[in-house]
Amino acid sequence: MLLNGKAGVVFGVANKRSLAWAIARRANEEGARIALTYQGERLEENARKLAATIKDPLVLPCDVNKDDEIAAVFASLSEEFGGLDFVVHGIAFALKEELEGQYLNTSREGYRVAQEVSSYSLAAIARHAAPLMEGRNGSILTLTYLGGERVIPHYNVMGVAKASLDMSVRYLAWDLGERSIRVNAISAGPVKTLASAGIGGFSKILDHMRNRAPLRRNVDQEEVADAALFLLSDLARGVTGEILHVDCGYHIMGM
Ligand code: NAD
Ligand code: IMJ
Repeated sequence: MLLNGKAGVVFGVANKRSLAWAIARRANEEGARIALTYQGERLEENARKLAATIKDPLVLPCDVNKDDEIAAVFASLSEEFGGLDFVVHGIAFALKEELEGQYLNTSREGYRVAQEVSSYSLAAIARHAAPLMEGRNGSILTLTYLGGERVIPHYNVMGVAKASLDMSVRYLAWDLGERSIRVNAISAGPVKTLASAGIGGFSKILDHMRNRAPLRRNVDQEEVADAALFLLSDLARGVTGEILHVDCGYHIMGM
C-alpha cells in the first residue's frame, strides 16, 4: 500500500479510458482517498459512475478556464480532506482545426486556448494546492507528450503547449522544492483515449510506435498508472522536475 493514508485530487477524468482515471483507480487501490474533478455537466454522470467504483470518493466540478471553480475545488478539499498529498493533472485541449492543417496557420485564439487549458492550468492548480500540502511532502504530476520535444505531424499547437508545460514542471519544481513539494511529468506513448481517438490515422500512429519502440509494442493505461504511482509515492522522494517517458522506449530512437 504505497499511498496508505494519503489524499489526492485527480483532474481530467472524462471516461473509463482516460489516463487520469487509470491513475485515480491505481492510487485508490494503494490506499489513497481520491477526489475526481470533471469539466462540465456533460461529463458529470461519467465521473460519478466511475467514482462509484472506488472507495470513499469525492466528486467536484472544475473547468480550468474558470478561476472560481479552481478555487472552489481547493476550498472543498481543505474542508473534506483537511490537507492534500498529491495532485494529478491530466488535462489538454486545443481547437480541433488547429490539429488538422499546418502549425504555420495557428490562430491567435487557438494558441491562447491551447496554452491556457493545457499548460497555464498546471501553474494555477499548483498555486492553490501548495498551501494544502504544507508539511506533507506533496507530489504534483502532469501528463505530457513527446510532441513537445520533437515534431510530430499534426500535433501542432499542442506540441508548443506541451513544451511550455514541460518547462512549467521545471519552474514549479524549483519554486515548490523549498516547501518539499515535488513536481514531475509522465510523457506517455500514444494510448487510445478520447483525446487521441478523434485524431485521423491514430491506428497508423500506434502501428508505427509498435514497430519502432525498443519494446516493440504500445503502452497502455495501466503502465502509465504504475509509473504515476511511483512518482506520487514516497519511493520518488528524491525525484522532482523530471519528465519520465513511459513509451516502451520510443523516445530514444533516432531512426
Ligand atoms: P482524455 O480526453 O480522457 O483526457 C483529457 C481531459 O482533459 C478530459 O478529461 C477533459 O475533460 C479535460 N479537459 C479539457 N479541457 C478542460 C477544461 N477546460 N477544464 C477541465 N478539464 C478539461 O484523454 P487522455 O489521453 O487521458 O489525456 C490526458 C492527458 O494525457 C493529456 O494531457 C494528454 O495530452 C496526455 N497524453 C495523452 C496521450 C495519449 O496518447 N492518449 C499521450 C501522451 C500524453
Ligand atoms: C493529438 C493530435 C495529433 C497527433 C497526436 C495527438 N498524437 C497523439 C495525440 C500522435 C498521441 C494525443 N495527445 C498526446 C494529446 O495530447 C491530445 C490532445 C488533444 C486532442 C484533441 C482532440 C479533440 C479536440 N481537441 C483536442 N485537443 C487536444 O477537439
